Amino acid sequence: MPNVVFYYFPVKALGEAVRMLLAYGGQEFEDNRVPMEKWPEFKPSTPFGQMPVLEIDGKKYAQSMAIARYLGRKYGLVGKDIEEDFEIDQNVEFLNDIRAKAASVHYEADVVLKEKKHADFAANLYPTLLSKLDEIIKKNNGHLAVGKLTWADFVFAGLFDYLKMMLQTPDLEQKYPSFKQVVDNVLSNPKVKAYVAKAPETTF
Ligand SMILES: N[C@@H](CCC(=O)N[C@@H](CS)C(=O)NCC(=O)O)C(=O)O
Repeated sequence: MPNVVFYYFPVKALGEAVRMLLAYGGQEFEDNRVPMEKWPEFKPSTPFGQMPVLEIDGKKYAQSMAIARYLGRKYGLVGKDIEEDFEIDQNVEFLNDIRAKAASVHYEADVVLKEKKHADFAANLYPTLLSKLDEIIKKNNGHLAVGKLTWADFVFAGLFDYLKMMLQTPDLEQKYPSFKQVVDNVLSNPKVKAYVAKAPETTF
């Protein structure tokens, strides 16, 4: 077995999909949760000054979506042809657009502007984007794309709590039960379940 170390902050956010994909693939790994105070020292050793970083036998892999796609290919969680792979990529990009919009609010330093922006997006943007996502998932029988379990579902499930927090919608799965279906479809895998049972609990 290769020596695999995964470096990320002690949260799920952009890292959980990779952790769950490694678990799904039966790959043992060191789950190195770098605390904030250690980050300045560790940052220069990463390819882009960011985490997550996956290290396999000393080779460093960066960019969360690229890593998830790579592991998806490794473990057969891909489409049957380039058309299906395109659909997976396309829908993951759409999910990332939603994440980016919510992040632009969540990380806004000006508190007044943050509230204003959230109110605007909650009224005029999120409903359209989330309804579209709901429609996509329903069409794909509880998956993000191509009607079956792919790495895209791991991205969705890994991001879900982070997304809920940034959207300021703790009852997101009540509003869109299809979202819970995607998460459950990933978490019901026995190897993923075993990983989650042992992983440190984090809110997002
Ligand atoms: N596009 C990158 C973004 C990575 C990213 O934004 N990482 C954040 C944590 S979620 C980070 O490393 N922040 C610390 C910093 O930039 O110093 C990816 O998807 O991996």
